[in-house]
Amino acid sequence: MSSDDLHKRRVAAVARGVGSTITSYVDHASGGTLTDVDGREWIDFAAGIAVTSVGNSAPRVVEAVQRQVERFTHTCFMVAPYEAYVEVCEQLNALTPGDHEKRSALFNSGAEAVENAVKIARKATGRQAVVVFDHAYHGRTNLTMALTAKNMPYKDGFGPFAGEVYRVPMSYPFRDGRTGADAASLAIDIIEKQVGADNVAALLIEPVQGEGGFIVPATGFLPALAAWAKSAGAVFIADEIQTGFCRTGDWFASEHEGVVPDLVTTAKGIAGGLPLAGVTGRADIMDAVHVGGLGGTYGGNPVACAAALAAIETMRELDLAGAARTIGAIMLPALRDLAERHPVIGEVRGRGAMIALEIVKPGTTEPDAATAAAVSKACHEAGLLTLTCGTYGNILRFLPPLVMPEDTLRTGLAILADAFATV
Ligand code: PLZ
Repeated sequence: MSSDDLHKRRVAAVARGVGSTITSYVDHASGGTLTDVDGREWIDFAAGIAVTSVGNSAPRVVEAVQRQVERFTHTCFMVAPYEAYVEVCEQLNALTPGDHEKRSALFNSGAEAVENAVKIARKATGRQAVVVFDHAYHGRTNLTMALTAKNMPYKDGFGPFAGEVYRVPMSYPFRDGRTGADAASLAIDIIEKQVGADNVAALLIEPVQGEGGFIVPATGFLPALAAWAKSAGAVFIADEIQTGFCRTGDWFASEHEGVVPDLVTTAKGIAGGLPLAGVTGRADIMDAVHVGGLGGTYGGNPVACAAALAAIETMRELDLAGAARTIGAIMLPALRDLAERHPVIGEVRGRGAMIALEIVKPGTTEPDAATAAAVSKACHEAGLLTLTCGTYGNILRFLPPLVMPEDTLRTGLAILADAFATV
């Protein structure tokens, strides 16, 4: 059945509120391309929003999933436990920053991990306030909508939202021109004056913001916030759902500046495309929760855990953190060169394989979402799957699978360059 026919069925069957970037329907996918049901091949600069870092249907993941599906599909870890859940927790405890004693708990989605991190921080501190940042994205459930900054499309008309959430300015070098230290003291001053240090249960931040615009904070911002949280007795939570598992060239983006979060939330890249999420952190904080206080029917499903163990092994064996750095080293100079020729590119930024272009009216910082959308559309027409994001909708972002072959990556960049030439 063709994409056109499938699209007609979809419109009649699928709720309108669930959107899609493209109207082509996928037949199969691999380490760097998707093939649609019409037989057209797409170069994948999306990786399902930073999920298929090890590629689609990565060989180790497929094998591990097949083996697990044959043994058992579900028992519920809260009912009858199994080794794979324990082993994923061991891996998370070992891989996340810091060599302190850690514990982990597993969930299904990123939003669920963030919700649970907040629950844990509140229980451990006996406090309620959660501090989040401008441009933050943490999910679409009720609490995480409150934590997410952008109204459209995530929150509009969906309130009332959860309380005790306070938003402070993010370090956004392209727009605020502040040093990391200055941006941090601005945020800290607002927290102290408007929330009160003693009321803060958690300070929650994406070390590189994802949906909000691939915003890389100025050097020093994250360490200063982490130090403040420590002195205030608040839990510093790094939301590494988009940045984690090698995406930015380290196992976790917090490592770049040596930040050791109290809690880390993970999802997306962890399991090669199967739904799995985690909260990992200091044993004393994690174990402040009473027995039975954390859980869910499917959290840490055995098939998803088997996939995660295979994905982690793949990342280790293929050195996908190194691969992400190589992707960045290829993309950044090519994109800077493109920016020289196209003044609508206000900034090229990102780390590893999490790279973006901020599109503006030439010579200004005024966001130009229409041009970003037009470039993205031209890419789609030429078979390159790109995504936009950002509070102002003017960011073109690139999240290739970390296993993408170099020639595919370069072909994708050439398509992007052509797309800029046509708008
Ligand atoms: N935290 C940092 O990036 C998910 C959202 C796509 P879930 N980002 C993609 C969309 O429009 O819904 C994300 C994230 C960060 C939390 C989440 C939420 O993860 O697995 O989508 O719930």
